[in-house]
Amino acid sequence: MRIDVLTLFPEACRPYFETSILGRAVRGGLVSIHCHALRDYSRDRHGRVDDRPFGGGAGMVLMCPPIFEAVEAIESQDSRPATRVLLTPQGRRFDQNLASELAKRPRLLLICGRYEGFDERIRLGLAPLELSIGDYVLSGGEAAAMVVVDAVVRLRPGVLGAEEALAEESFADGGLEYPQYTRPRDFRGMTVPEVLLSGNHEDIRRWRAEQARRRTSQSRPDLLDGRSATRDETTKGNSHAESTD
Ligand code: 6GU
Repeated sequence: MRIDVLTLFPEACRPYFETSILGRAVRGGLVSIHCHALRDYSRDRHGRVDDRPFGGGAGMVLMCPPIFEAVEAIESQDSRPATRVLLTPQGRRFDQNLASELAKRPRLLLICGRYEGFDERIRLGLAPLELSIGDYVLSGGEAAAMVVVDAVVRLRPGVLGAEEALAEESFADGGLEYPQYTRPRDFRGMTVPEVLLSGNHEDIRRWRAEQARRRTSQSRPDLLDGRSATRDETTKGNSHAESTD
């Protein structure tokens, strides 16, 4: 898989793509990630890529020529068709399902905005998938691009080790994770639940499933809404209808 990121701040993005699991995937040749400076495609000697909005109003608007020329130049560097993604608070909300879809594509081109917005003809002419990572405003799309790249790349075959991939599966059913503990058994009077020390794997599995359900119900009831009736939380801690995933 190849990922290109078009941004005013490539130096802010690169270190993230060199770190931890992403960095390991890049070094292992499982994905290539290229950060491109939008200013390199500016038409004037000042490197300007934005201008004032027609009709007046506050702020600046990213203009068409640098973006179109960058997209064309970057896409011509590789014959695989690129899925164009525009990071914008006005986009569709990015989630795990969308990450899975994007992880199947051979090539992604992420376009990060800054300033008050994009010239509308960028949307019309490039027909990108418009993505937002949540209902809040960031100063630019870079942090969102890092989020999307991270969530997508970890789903590519071979990126996670066997252990990490197993842990991922328990989250992939749409609920939250169960609580985890490691040494020491007693930390400042806070002890590890007995069941985890019991060695009874069936009891542990049941306890974790119940904890995960309870957490999801308390913190993210919206995640339960779309799920089957057998998964609905009842406030009682009974152990009915455990799933077999
Ligand atoms: Cl993708 N961009 C910006 N600027 N703000 C955001 C966002 C994206 N997603 C949530 N807030």
